[in-house]
Amino acid sequence: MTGSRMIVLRHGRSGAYPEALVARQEQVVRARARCFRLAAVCLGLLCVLLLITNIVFYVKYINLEEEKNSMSKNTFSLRENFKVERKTFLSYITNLTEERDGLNNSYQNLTEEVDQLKSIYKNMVKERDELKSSFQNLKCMSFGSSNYYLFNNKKSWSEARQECRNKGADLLIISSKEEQEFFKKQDVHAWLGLTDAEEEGEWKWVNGSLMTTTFWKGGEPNNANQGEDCAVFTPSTDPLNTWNDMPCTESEKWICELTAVP
Ligand code: MAN
Ligand code: CA
Repeated sequence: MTGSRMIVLRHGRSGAYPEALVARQEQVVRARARCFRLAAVCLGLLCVLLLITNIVFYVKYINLEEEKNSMSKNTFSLRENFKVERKTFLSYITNLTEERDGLNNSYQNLTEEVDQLKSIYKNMVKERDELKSSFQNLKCMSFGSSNYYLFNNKKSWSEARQECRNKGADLLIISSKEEQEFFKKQDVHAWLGLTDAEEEGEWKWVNGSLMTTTFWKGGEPNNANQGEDCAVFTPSTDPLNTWNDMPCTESEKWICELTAVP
């Protein structure tokens, strides 16, 4: 028990110093009231603090909510933009792929064209060289109403004939003793326009006429190895016996004859 309470009880019981007791009690009541006021003030302050805190949090919450909404909107618009851009890029890629395929095709076509041109060029060079060599080796002669061209390069009978036909002429046809002697003097070894390829033993000139005057070498035509269907003019000591039959696939020089149109 505190000292002051012991004094109140002691004096109360005995009835001594009542004013002091009252004063004391009033003092206690005032002190209690101060305490209560202080507590009320503290409580009020706490409430104010709590209110301020609530307001601050509420404002923060509102801001965050707004921020969240704006971010959601941004995210949505970004997603939409991304979708549009993705679509654009996909169509871009498709176009580029088509363009690339087109270019690949063009490249392939061009490559083929280049190859064709190369081969044409190669053939033309070959043809030019052949023409050059034919021209350089070409010997021109004239007898009667005919012009003759002796080619010094060698070809099969058919190829040689084609060469003559390309120039509007044909392989040499000997139709007289004089013509035979003329060529004997040239000392040539060349294809004649004479063949029995259609019917063995039936010798025909390239103009379709049957052979009448003949200047075969002795023992010819012998169709050696059953494979000689084309006639060749050969150098021989005997001017009227100079022809031989040979395989048409052999390579020989040839003479083209161009008969003047009457
Ligand atoms: C020899 C003869 C000819 C024949 C040739 C073939 O010269 O038998 O009749 O045409 O060989 O190379
Ligand atoms: Ca022969």
